[in-house]
Amino acid sequence: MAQHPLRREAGLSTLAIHAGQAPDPTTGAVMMPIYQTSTYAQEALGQHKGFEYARTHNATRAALERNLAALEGGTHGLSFASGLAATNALVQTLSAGDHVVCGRNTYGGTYRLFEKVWRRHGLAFTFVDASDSDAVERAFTPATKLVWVETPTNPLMELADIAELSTRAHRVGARVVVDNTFMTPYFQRPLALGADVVMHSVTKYLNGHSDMIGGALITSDEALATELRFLQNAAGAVPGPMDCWLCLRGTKTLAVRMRQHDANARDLAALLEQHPKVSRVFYPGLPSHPQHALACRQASGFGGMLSFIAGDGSLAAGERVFNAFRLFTRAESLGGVESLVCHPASMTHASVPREARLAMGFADGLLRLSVGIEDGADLQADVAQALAAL
Ligand code: P1T
Repeated sequence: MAQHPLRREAGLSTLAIHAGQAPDPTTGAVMMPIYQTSTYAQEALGQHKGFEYARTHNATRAALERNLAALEGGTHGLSFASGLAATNALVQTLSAGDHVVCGRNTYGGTYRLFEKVWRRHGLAFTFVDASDSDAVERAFTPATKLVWVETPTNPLMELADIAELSTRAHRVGARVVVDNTFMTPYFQRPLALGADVVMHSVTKYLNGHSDMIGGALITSDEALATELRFLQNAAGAVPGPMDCWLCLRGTKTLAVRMRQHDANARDLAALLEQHPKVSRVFYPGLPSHPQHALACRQASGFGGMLSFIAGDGSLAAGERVFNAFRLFTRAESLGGVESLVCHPASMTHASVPREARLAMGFADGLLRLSVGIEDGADLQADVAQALAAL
């Protein structure tokens, strides 16, 4: 498949629109066709065009994989049927007895996959506060193969120092995986900071329109990429071509969307921070965020996700505000053009034990906002009227 002749130093907006795609050689179609087929004709025994069966090869999927690899600055991209399927594939590269150090605050589904599925297959997991690089290093054992971090974390917006953790993990021969779902490559490039693998729920900002589920892994580690390509086919958690196409369409506008998400979220974080009914705001763009300096150093923006605690942080207080939103839709997920409000303790993080939640400052009533790209004034008015319900 032809690729666009891009300058090596092409910017991210240009890469988002062109990388991995060129007009279709058969028809000249400017947009990548959706190769909606499960199999491919063979002219004679052993003679084909490099495509045999669509679990193994699909041109729409390959275009998405090249596009995502270019955006993250990696040499290999692999896409999966969901973010968790991507995470699962990476864990499948490990063997019984191997150990993973994981940030204590991750998406609840990641925690559930590690704790409830892979632990019983003989893998060991230690959950630590990954904003403390010393705590991560103290958790290393001779069996540690992976360090898994989200930065910022979902939903507490804590940061891990990617460069520092990568140096320390590499000293003991462990790979570092960064779930870059919240920041996207528009704001943060973990591979350039030393990480070995970037993981995405492409369901979120990369697709950007809340109309598909998908995941991806990007790496420049040849050996790992070969193993992941084997697992993608061997285990078969591949995305369909229509979903790949939707994500490809989404990445074209990543840059303009992220700028607007970021601008709207900064304004809302400032509004929430000075609101008398709000006791805490979690947003790395606020100078009061304990890791604001790191946020400025390792990312070029702060993104569209923020969390806050209203009133005394009780479930009742959170529920009151949650139920009062009008423009923000009450829903799980994030990263679409539309604004969403989520109650993580009962929704996205229901599988995290309450004591573990409370120990990290994740109050029962904490609310998370996925700030969309609507007019900022309308979003601010909605947040203000929702808080007035308290
Ligand atoms: O939902 P899926 O595409 O399988 O991706 C899982 C996932 C992985 N990593 C992060 C940081 C995520 O936020 C998610 C999914 N999160 C939600 C559905 C949510 O509302 O937080």
